[in-house]
Amino acid sequence: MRAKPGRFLTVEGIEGAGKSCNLECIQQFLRDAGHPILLTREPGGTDLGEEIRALLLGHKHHGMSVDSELLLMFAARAEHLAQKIKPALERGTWVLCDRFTDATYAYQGGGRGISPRRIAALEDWVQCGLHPDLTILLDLPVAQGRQRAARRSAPDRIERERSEFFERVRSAYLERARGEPKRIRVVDASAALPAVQAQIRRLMADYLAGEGA
Ligand code: T5A
Repeated sequence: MRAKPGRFLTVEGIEGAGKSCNLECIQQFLRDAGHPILLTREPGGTDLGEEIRALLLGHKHHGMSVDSELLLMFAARAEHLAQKIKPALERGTWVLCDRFTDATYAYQGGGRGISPRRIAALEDWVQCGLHPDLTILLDLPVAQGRQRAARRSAPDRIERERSEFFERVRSAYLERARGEPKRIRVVDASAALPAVQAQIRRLMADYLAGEGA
């Protein structure tokens, strides 16, 4: 008998929203509910994807064109889907991914100004209809996120953008959430960590109940 396919869950948000901290909590929640989990990230998740990540976030290619940035994001994603995400879902593992294509719409679309139609063309090509089942969007004001991120590490190539860039990224995320309210659940990430995690646990419990999982 074939295993019941896993679910594909993603976590999104601007810099410093708390994705890394909260992924741990989501992973634990799903394990406690008895689901096998693959925790992964974008850009990255495979050997090739991690090399592409280094090109994208390092400072060597500072003036990279926006189209190159977009295409590299999707090159890493194609590899990630083929090598890790699709095989895991097919064997019944739940995939928990730190960022996915919503980030492309937010950063390369909202931030860089690439038309959503172009992004959608690549999305159709690379994903062949595979989309996340649930996305948690950690939302908070840009200034607060940047402050938190600055405390954690030196800025990478994208983090060096100005605040206006991240305001556009945040708006694009929120617009996507308004367009797909069932899939994209917005969490107020400006609160203290225990309050954020309580929101996430409630949301996950609702999701699992709705899925009968
Ligand atoms: N990208 C990615 C694109 O442009 N297009 C794409 O298609 C994709 C997939 C990836 C970069 O690539 C871009 C987006 C990104 O610029 P990344 O490592 O995934 O980079 O993302 P970052 O946003 O850089 O990750 P960060 O580590 O900055 O943010 P997190 O993970 O959201 O934040 P986290 O958990 O590390 O927390 C930051 C700090 O805040 C504290 C934490 O302890 C930590 O010190 N914190 C809180 N403090 C108080 N209260 C809370 N509630 C807190 N939550 C966290």
